[in-house]
Amino acid sequence: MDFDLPEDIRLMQATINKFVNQTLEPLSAQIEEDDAIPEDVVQSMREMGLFGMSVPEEYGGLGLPTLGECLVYEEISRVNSSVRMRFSTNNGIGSLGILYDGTPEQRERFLPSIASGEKTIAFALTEPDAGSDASAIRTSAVRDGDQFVLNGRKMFITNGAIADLITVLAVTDPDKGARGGITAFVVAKPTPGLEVGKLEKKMGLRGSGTAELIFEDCRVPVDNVIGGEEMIGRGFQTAMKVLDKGRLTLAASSVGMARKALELAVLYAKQRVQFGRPIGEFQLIQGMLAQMATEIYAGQTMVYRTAWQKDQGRPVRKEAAMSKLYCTEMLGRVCDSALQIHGGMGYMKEYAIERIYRDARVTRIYEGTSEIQKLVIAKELLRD
Ligand code: COS
Repeated sequence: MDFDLPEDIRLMQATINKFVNQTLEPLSAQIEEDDAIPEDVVQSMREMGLFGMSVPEEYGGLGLPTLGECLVYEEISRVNSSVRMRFSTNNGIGSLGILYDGTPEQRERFLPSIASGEKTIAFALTEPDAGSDASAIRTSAVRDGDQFVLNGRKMFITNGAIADLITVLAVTDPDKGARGGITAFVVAKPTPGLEVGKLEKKMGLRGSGTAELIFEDCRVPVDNVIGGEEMIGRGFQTAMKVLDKGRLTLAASSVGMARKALELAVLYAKQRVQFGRPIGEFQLIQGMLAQMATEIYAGQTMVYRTAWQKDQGRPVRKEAAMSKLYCTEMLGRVCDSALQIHGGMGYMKEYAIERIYRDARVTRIYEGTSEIQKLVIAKELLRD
């Protein structure tokens, strides 16, 4: 076993570290205040290739292995998870369907502008009545010649309002459901019949937009069915494969956020004096710090190991679900302890832990709740 990172990944990590410390860290409070990421920061991320980390070099991306991508997510999320979400749909849930199952022509057509960040791509699966039960989606796609006509509503769509392209899951055969009845499309914006609906006001992740998308007789060419004619009805499988990877990268981000919470807790424990001593000298505080550090180490190791396994071309459905489950639950515990160590100050907006605590909460919900991860893990165990 070799636990040293390859040279090129270490270089990438160092570059990202510099960007994070010099550019992002000082801006984090402003992003929170303005609920927006400054455009020059987005442009810097484009120039660094962050929008195309997972896109192969032949389409203009960096072609990073999953391990490299996870490390980037971990470092960026250490300071601001909203910033990660700005480019993660281009690398993950938005683009992966095209990369995995798209035709060569579709890859040529869509991936270069996704990789450069010129275009933002979102992923639209969730609906008001279909969250965990993803195969219960009702957005319909009815064929009319060489077009499909889409009708329905999608909700909680990350980058939905700003997206130029959207990977949309819709029902093409209601009788077949997840097995042959759901199709994945790429829908461009603007397309008549596609409107951005409500913009959500969230508990956290300020700076990352979450929108409703409304399809009313929205006509999409058959050419935009991911994978072409032969993939009509096979979109659910595409979506599930995409989520397998999304869950792993989200686990990596959770490790980054947890590391930051621990760093803040250690700093505070050294500075805060009570009963005549820094509180870090008290064993109850030390116990919390030790527990946090141990759990972060466990989560980080799971992520790296699963990423390595994926880079070997081996299946990771179970391990990605385990990583997502463990790392996001671990993040919840770590943030709670970090806030506890901060005492009353941790509840105040001037301390970064207050934001991280709020930002962390959704990780146990989106891209599949903890409960769904357990179902996926158990299903794999019983199948094995
Ligand atoms: N990769 C590829 N194919 C997969 C798959 C995966 N990870 N998971 C399931 N499939 C396939 C199955 O193999 C099956 O197809 P076949 O019969 O052709 O083999 C089909 O998809 C249906 O699978 P299943 O019966 O497991 O579907 P369910 O309706 O029971 O749903 C869960 C399974 C609950 C796991 C799924 O609905 C899910 O992941 N829900 C959460 C959705 C989510 O994460 N939402 C977050 C918002 S999106 S950012």
